[in-house]
Amino acid sequence: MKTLNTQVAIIGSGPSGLLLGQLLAQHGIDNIVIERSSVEHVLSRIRAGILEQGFVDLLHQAGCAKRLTEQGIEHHGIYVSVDGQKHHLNLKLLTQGKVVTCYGQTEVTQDLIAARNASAQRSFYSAPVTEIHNPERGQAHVEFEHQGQAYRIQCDFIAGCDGFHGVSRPSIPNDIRREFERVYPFGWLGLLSDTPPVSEELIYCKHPRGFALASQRSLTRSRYYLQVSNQDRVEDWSDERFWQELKRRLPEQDAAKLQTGPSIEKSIAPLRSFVCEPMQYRQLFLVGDAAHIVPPTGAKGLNLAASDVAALYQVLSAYYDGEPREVLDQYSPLCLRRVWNAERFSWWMTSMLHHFDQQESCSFLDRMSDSELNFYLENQAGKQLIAEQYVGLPYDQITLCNSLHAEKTIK
Ligand code: RFL
Ligand code: PHB
Repeated sequence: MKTLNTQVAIIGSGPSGLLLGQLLAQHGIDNIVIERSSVEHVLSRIRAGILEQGFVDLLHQAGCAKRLTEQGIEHHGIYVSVDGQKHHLNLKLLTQGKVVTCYGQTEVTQDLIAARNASAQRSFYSAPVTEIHNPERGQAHVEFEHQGQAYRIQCDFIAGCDGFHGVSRPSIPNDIRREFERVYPFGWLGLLSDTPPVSEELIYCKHPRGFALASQRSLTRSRYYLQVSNQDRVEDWSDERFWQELKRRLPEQDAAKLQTGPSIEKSIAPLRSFVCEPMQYRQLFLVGDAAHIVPPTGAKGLNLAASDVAALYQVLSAYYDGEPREVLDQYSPLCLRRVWNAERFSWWMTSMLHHFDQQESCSFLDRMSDSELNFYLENQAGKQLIAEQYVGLPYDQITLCNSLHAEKTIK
C-alpha cells in the first residue's frame, strides 16, 4: 500500500469537490481529489444550467470564471405558464437588481478541471474510495485503488463531495445520522439538442398533461424537460414523441415557433427531497449532493453545493490561519439553515407546478395547488417572494472564534 499525505482529502470530482479544491489550493491548503469515474465520464454528464450570483462570485474568486464571463448568459426574468397562460416574473425588478446566469454544469466542471490540471494539486480518476477512517482523535485516512495500486491518503480532514450515492454519508454512524426524505411519484425526462431555444427566458409550464420546462445552454443549444411517470423508461420516448408532447404542454405561441432536431442527450432523473443531519462528523464534512438533494424545479441543487463549498472553505481557511478548532463546528448549522430553506422552496415550487396524479386530472390537491400558484402569480408581493428565492439568498458568513470569545466575555 502506497501512503500519501495531504491536508484535505476530497472524495469526488463533481462541482463541489473541484471548486473546494481550487479555493483551498489558492489559500495554500494542500488537497488531493479522488474520483470514482474517469475524467471523460465526469465531463460527459449533463445536469444543471442556472447559476445564482453567489456561485458566479465564487467561481471568480477561484479564478475559474473566464469562459463563464464570455459565454454565460444573464437572465433577467422567467416565465411561468399556467394552462397556456403566460405570467412574466421580472427577476431583476422584483429583487432590486439580482439576476441568474445560464451556464451549464458541464461547462463549470470543464473549467474547474482545466484549472486543477494547471495547478500543482494531485488528482486520481477511476479510483473509487472504498474505506474511510475517521477516528475521534488523530489523523483520518481514506483508501482506494488506482491502476492496480492500493493507496492510503493520510489527512487532517476529509471532504465528502461524492454525491448522493457516495461512501461518505453512510460512514457516519446510524445513531448520529438523521435522514429526511420525500420521493415524488414522477421524474423529469430531459432532452438536449442543438436547436435555438424557443424563448430567450426559461418557461416553467404547468399543464393538465404534466409539467414542462423550456431551458437552454446557449443561443444555439436547448434543454427541455417533461414530467414523466416513474415507470417510464428513456427507450419509451423517441425524439419525435418528446417533441410532440412538449408542443402540447408549451403555450400556443411558443409551441408554434419551437424548432426541433435530433437529441444529443436524453435521460430521466427521479425527483427527490433529501437532507442528512449533521453535515459534519469528526474530521468528515459532507458537501453538496452527499448531504442533500432537491427536486430541480427551483434550480437549487448545484447552487446549494456551491454555498456548502463557500462555508467549508471559510471554516477550513480560518482554522489553518490559526483560529481554534471550534471554528469548524459552525459548518453544519450554517449550511443546514440554507439547505432547509432551499428544500422548502424546491418542494413548494414542485408541488405548485406539477400534477401529482397524472391519471386523475382534477383531484382536490390539484385544485389547491392551482389556486396557490394563481394566488402568487396574480399579485406583486407573491411574485416578489418567488423571485427572491429563485435568485438565491446571500451567503452567511462565519463568526471568527476571536469574536466568539469576545461575545462570551461581554455576556
Ligand atoms: P456530483 O456532481 O454528483 O459529484 C459527485 C462525484 O463523486 C463521485 N463519487 C466518488 N468518487 C470517489 N469514490 C467514491 N466512492 C465515489 N462515489 C461517488 C461521483 O462519481 C461524482 O463524480 O455531486 P456534487 O459535486 O455535490 O454536485 C451536485 C450537483 O451535481 C447536483 O446538485 C445537480 O446536478 C443536481 N441536478 C440539478 N441541479 C440543478 O440545480 N438544476 C438541474 O437542472 C439539475 N439537473 C441534477 C440534474 C442532478 C442529476 N443527477 C444527479 C442524476 C440532473 C441530473 C440527472
Ligand atoms: C436546466 O437548464 O437544466 C434547468 C434549469 C432550471 C431548472 C432546472 C433545470 O429549474
